[in-house]
Amino acid sequence: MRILLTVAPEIRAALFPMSKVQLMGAKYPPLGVLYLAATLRQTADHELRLVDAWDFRSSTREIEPLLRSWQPEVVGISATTFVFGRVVELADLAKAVNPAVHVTIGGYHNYFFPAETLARPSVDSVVIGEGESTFAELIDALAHGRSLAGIAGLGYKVDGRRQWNEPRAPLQELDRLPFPARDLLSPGQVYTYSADSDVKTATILSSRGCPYHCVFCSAAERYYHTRSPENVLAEMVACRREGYRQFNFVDESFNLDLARVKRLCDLLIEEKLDATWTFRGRVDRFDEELAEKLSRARCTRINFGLESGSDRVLQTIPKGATTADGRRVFTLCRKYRLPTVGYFIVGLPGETDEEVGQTVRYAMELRPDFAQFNSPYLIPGSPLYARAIDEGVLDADYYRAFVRNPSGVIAVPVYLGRRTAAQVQALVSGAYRRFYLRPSYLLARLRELRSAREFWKKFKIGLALIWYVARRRSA
Ligand code: B12
Ligand code: SF4
Repeated sequence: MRILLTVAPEIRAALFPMSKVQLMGAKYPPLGVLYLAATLRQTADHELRLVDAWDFRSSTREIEPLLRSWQPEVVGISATTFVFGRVVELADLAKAVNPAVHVTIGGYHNYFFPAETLARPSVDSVVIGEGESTFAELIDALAHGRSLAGIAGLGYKVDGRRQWNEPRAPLQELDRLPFPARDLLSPGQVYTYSADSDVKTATILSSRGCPYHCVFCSAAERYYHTRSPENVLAEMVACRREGYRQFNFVDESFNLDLARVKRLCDLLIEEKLDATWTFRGRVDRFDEELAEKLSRARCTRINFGLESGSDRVLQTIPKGATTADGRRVFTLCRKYRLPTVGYFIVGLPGETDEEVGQTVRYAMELRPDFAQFNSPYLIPGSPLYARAIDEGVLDADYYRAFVRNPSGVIAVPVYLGRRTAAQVQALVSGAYRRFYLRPSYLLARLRELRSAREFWKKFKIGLALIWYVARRRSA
């Protein structure tokens, strides 16, 4: 069969304002569909194409010439809720070009809104949860003209009526998955980790799910499952041969299992892999031995979710980590010269202005290389989103209303509590000003610059940051 996989375009349009600054010039490969493609290749010989719509500038219609010339029999679209209007536009377009095409939708969005997605006239099926096995079974059934009944994790239509199969259990052995089919990425696309790097970067996943319940987060997979360090190393070595020189681990919480991460570091040190890497981690799962190994294994950035400088607030969200953990870990990171990014949230439920001040002082004390201060964004599936609806902070089920009547891209709302939007914005921009506009901070960053090129890249980010702060101030 001819199968076209694509991700919804306009990812950037749906980003939080500061993520836009952070991601200036950066671009991540869409790992979910690359896993689907690799799994499919293992079982059958289909023609596969991938369109990463991240770069679509004009409209979803940029995909139309390919739909017409190649005539795919299946179109699989990866969806997030924020760009669901664009997902539907793509699905409608695929059906308009060829009414016989099977349109299937997968992605994080389906954890929360599978029924609304399948209700769209141009959608034939939805895949809920991890998609590798479900998608492979779906394609096999379509290729052989079999019924779709019995394919776990699938919702589909029979004569326009919606049918739901049993849920799909999480994959048990992630090591058995093939490595993502990165060869499908267009050779012309340059994927890089961040605005200050132009090194060919691979996104990579060493674990799935997260057992924590942070109030602002929507990690839908509570079941935490991991790959072995040996299997992860093998993928990194294979990527290195394809020219990747940096790895961006996109695990929800990379360092939950300390022994596993230490073993991966040992393997990387032994392998002397000529590549750097970065991950998103927690401060309560970190010790000196790990810091030392990370440094030797060429880990060049750790993104820590610190959230607040108040232990009272940390308990209420509930982060499961303390400010003492943060202080201990940042001392270790400085000792072993591990670059860090600290993620903070200001304006959390019940948080006082004094506690917001504590967060900013905490950020300055920890001295991460970069800090990101977000408002409490309301993400579908997060406990905070449900709470905002209960408290009447949001008028109605904001996202459900959007996915029932989707159009384009939806803005991510903010939990305001007793504050106004202007007050929350003032807290955020105040935090940025206090953190970034310190002579000691600016001097430290200037000292690190290695080339004129790096200077210009960082200068542009700096300008974007100043513009963001100034705009918020006048908003
Ligand atoms: C990398 C990433 C990004 C990148 C995306 C770039 C890219 N090309 O991948 C960037 C930085 C741009 C980004 C932006 C945002 N992100 Co993001 N991101 C992630 C992250 C860390 C990894 C995604 C990933 O690769 N996962 C690994 C793959 C294997 O999983 P997967 O994509 O879910 O795919 C599986 C299934 O979903 C399914 N599947 C997926 N696609 C398809 C398609 C078909 C046809 C089928 C059948 C199945 C299928 O099968 C796959 C294999 O099992 C996740 C957290 C996570 N660990 O998943 C958050 C996450 C997806 N992001 C999230 C959020 C909130 C955002 C932002 C709003 C945040 C912001 N800072 O502004 C924006 C929104 C942008 C948008 N338009 O949607 C939330 C989504 C919450 C929600 N309820 O939808 C997550 C879950 C983080 C979290 N825990 O809250 N993100
Ligand atoms: S914020 Fe991190 S630790 Fe908390 S639930 Fe989400 S992924 Fe897990």
